Amino acid sequence: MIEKLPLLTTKWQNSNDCEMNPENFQLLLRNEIPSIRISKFASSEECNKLALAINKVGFDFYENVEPPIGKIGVTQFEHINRDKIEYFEAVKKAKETYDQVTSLSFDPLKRLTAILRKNASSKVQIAYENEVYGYYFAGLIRHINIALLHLDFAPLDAPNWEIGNITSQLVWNFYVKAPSQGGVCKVYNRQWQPEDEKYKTPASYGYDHSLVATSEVKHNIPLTGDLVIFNSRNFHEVVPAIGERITISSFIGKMPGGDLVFWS
Ligand SMILES: O=C(O)CCC(=O)C(=O)O
Ligand SMILES: [Fe+2]
Repeated sequence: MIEKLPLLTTKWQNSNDCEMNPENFQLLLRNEIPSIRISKFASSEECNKLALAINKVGFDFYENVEPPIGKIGVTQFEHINRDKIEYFEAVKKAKETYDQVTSLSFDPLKRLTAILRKNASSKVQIAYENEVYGYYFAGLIRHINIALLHLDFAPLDAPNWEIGNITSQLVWNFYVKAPSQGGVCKVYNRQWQPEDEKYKTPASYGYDHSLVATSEVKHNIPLTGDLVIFNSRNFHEVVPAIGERITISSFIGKMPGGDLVFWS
């Protein structure tokens, strides 16, 4: 039902980092502001402890993703063209590793859930597929020093999955370790529409930059301890970073009834 979703691309009301409050959260879902930043979401001590725990576990790398992106956890995106059962079978192990890492510091997903319950909706939970498959995984840990121009939107990426029913999609990135230079996440005020698929680079997840040549753009600066939320149906990219850039993230989808769901 992609075609029926409204395309919300008007000029952003504000080009700054917006704070988290109920009004801004609704504006972000409607793509009327570029992003919400929760400054000092975590202390530097909490971030250091997480970084140590993450390095102990070590990163896996995505298959067929160039330039490489390291990850700990499992993504739905990698399972688009595979059997769903493989994804849901990997969830348990991914959650165990997430719990192992966060138990040495704090649980960002839990902290954010409490913030969203106050500011967005009382119904916030991990996305659920059905009685056979159970819950999704949320809380992907990434070593991501560059990302090509792309978008994340479940009606496109997961049409036959429960999350494919969401009506808007956000993503949160918590910066566990900011790079020493660069690594800005550029978000363009350009919501994906079906015709944009012709701009996709063959055999890659990237899209051609001509799509966003005239679009408004927001620079999200990675700062250790901060958490940034943006509308992931907008095209976005991570420009090259020097030094380790470690994040924890997941999507936040709005279901047709208004509930918010997390998955990675
Ligand atoms: O690392 C970031 O700042 C954003 C990465 C990204 O593409 C996403 O979270 O959807
Ligand atoms: Fe993305």
